[in-house]
Amino acid sequence: MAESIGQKTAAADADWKSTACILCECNCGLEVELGGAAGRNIVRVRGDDAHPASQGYACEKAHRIDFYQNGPHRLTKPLRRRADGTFEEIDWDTAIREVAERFRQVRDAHGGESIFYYGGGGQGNHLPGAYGGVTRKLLGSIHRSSALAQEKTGEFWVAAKMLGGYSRGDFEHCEVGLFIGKNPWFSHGIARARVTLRAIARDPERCLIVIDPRRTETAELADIHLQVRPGTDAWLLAAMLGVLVQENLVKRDWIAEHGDGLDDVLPHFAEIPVAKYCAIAGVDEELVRRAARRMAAAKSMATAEDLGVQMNRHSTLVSYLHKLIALLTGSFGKKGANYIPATLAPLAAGGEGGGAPKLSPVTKSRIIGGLTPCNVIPDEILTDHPKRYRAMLVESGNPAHSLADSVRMREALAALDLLVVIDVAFTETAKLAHYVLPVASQYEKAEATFFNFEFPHNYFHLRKALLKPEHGLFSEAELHARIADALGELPADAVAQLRAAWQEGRKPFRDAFFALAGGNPKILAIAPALLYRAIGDLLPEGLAEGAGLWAVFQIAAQKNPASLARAGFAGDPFDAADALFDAIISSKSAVVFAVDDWEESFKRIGTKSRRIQLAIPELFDELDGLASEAPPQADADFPFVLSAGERRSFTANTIIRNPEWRKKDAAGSLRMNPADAQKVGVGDGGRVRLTTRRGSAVVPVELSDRMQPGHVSLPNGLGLGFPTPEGEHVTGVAPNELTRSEDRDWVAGTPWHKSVAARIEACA
Ligand SMILES: Nc1nc2c(c(=O)[nH]1)N[C@H]1C(S)=C(S)[C@@H](COP(=O)(O)OP(=O)(O)OC[C@H]3O[C@@H](n4cnc5c(=O)[nH]c(N)nc54)[C@H](O)[C@@H]3O)O[C@H]1N2
Ligand SMILES: Nc1nc2c(c(=O)[nH]1)N[C@H]1C(S)=C(S)[C@@H](COP(=O)(O)OP(=O)(O)OC[C@H]3O[C@@H](n4cnc5c(=O)[nH]c(N)nc54)[C@H](O)[C@@H]3O)O[C@H]1N2
Ligand code: SF4
Ligand SMILES: [Mo]
Repeated sequence: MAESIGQKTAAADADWKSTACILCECNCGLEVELGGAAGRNIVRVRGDDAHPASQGYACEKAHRIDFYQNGPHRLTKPLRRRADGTFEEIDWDTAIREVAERFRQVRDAHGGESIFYYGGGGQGNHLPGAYGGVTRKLLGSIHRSSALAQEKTGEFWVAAKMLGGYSRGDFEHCEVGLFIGKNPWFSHGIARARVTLRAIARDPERCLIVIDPRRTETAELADIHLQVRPGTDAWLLAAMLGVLVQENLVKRDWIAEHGDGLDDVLPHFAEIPVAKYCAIAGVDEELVRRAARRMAAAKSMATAEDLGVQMNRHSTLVSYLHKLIALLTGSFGKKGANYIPATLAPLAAGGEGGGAPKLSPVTKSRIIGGLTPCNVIPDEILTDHPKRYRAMLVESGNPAHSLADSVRMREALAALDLLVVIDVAFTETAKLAHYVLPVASQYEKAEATFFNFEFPHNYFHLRKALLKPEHGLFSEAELHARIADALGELPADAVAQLRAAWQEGRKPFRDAFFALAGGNPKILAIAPALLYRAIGDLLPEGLAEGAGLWAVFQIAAQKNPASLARAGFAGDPFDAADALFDAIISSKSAVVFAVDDWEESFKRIGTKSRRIQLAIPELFDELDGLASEAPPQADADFPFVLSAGERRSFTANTIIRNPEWRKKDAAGSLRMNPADAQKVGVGDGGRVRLTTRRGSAVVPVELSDRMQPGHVSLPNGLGLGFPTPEGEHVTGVAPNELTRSEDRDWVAGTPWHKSVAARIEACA
């Protein structure tokens, strides 16, 4: 009896396949069961207990992931746009030949710098970025961007100056947890978010502090909720720093040991009128003082900011004030505080400079982490400037929908000499393309992300393909290898040499690779495609696209030998890299690649002096200017503040297009305080016309006392087209029909999507 149960369990377990969720940066480990008529549906989903970061956790969104994998939105054939704007299907050989030829023409006529790359990965797939790099380098394309340049670049710039590295918070162990403009209950962004939030909330010794204008699900758990007036966080955080400085709560000894610049910083806060700033921010002064004192008294504090402030007024300054609060209270480099994780491959190259250009060619905007600010992309195209972007390759991104000012973005994309889109679906951006190249989905190829920020144990998960692609589709790895081939740049002899060496063993392979690369710098440029062609099909089934990681690990092992060694990849870094590669391709779930001690964060401080730098003089004028700046005020024509793009239970950027995926709030309501609704003359479920300086839309209203009066909120990820037998159907409002590209931060160019001036009228 026991035996038969055992067998049954083993058989049942064999049906569960290991993969991960692709809907947010947590990439929780999943186990899924395939079924349906052709065995191609993801019919059951559960959290994977074996995943070292998510440990069985998964939120409600993952359970209906089949809506991503299957449906009429999936593209099956390459498309070419005709002169009349309609599309025709073409065969793959024609598609690859023409795309390579047309990019080559643009490069020869205007230089590779006129070819702009956007995307490279979403929430679950970062391997396209690595393989897309091959095409970029072969074309001489040096300008690029991604969604990070409309959210995180201000924080990157600040972090590079203060720490020389990107820091994260250890919320699992913190005494105080601080979230600024972030609602992890729905947006996650930290491992097992709801478990971690509840644990802080339940423990009387710990304290959760949330800064958000809405009474979010996270704020509801908080010990202290600072319900800031939208767009005024700069005053609120400056007031908190005023309290820390004026009440002498700054950790001077700790700073003397680890950092410089305190004397340059203190005068800017010594005289701040705390009461006045709290009044501007609409928060009770005593509560602000209590929060600041609690932070200063804590043995450890973990902090995080997100879109509520990063897509808002003064965003780079707010990122700076946030980091100052963390550093002046000594919340860095110890258990429960902020840390700098080990990286396998950086998502963006930190601050300014590196190998990337410093300024964009037309508007001369600051390039941070190698990324052009998303909000200036239209200005870099819609001009007769000789250095304008003339061609664009978009991969795994949907800029016509996701970037500010969709109207202007469409105009810009339509003005390009060449637009090529690589996607699984016919997106809003694809509609404007000259060529649309479909690829295998994230469950039909090996995939991974470089969202590896955990500490002290850091993880990497290479997911195996669950399904073979249909319709002759293939991955980005294969696509870019074919493009390289069409450009005449994938040397067959090098492929053959590496392939033979791999079959001899790791050491001969490594020797062959470095011998090739040493004699020819072009080999490094095309390394991912070369590796994919040479060894992709020699790796275990379903892992071919992992081939390019071999080079990534070789580089990472040189950078973090001690962290890798503690994770069991010790010895000569080259051998350690090979051992890591082997572990990752043979493991069912994620692999721990780095183990750190808390002190390691100090060693990773990458500033010139290797010490924390507290002063960022470029921001002092803006900071001091708060004293005389008129706070954002309701305008008679546009009396509401609209937050355009709130994360809800069933939103996931534009990854899932089928509206049926959404179990709740299918239409994507505008959330509004009941008192405001009464003034406008609308009831719950009624429809209003929402108008901004950019556009106008009709949307249903959801009454919510979570909203403060004067503040309204629209979900992100709606307004997507979905094919139906009657033609394309669009559900909900696309938020960027209502936003403007000129509303942006002066340092990083990040948009003010969370503070859009709006007018609301009831519809008949
Ligand atoms: N469910 C779901 N989860 C997601 C995603 C998704 O699409 N859906 N997307 C993922 C991605 S790409 C990202 S970047 C993250 C983003 O994650 P979050 O930044 O947490 O998400 P948002 O809901 O956009 O914004 C967070 C909060 O900012 C608040 N806010 C608005 N205005 C202000 C303000 O003036 N000041 C302050 N302090 N707060 C303000 C809003 O009320 C909201 O609660 O989520 C990730 N997770
Ligand atoms: N107004 C407003 N605008 C916002 C936001 C907001 O809060 N308010 N949030 C912003 C944020 S934080 C983000 S991160 C962006 C996200 O916006 P984008 O960076 O544009 O990314 P996604 O919407 O995630 O689009 C991912 C694309 O990848 C495609 N895809 C899925 N799987 C694959 C694959 O395997 N291969 C390829 N090649 N493609 C694939 C999907 O079909 C989709 O078109 O939106 C931003 N836009
Ligand atoms: S959407 Fe939910 S299940 Fe998916 S990765 Fe994020 S937290 Fe995990
Ligand atoms: Mo994002």
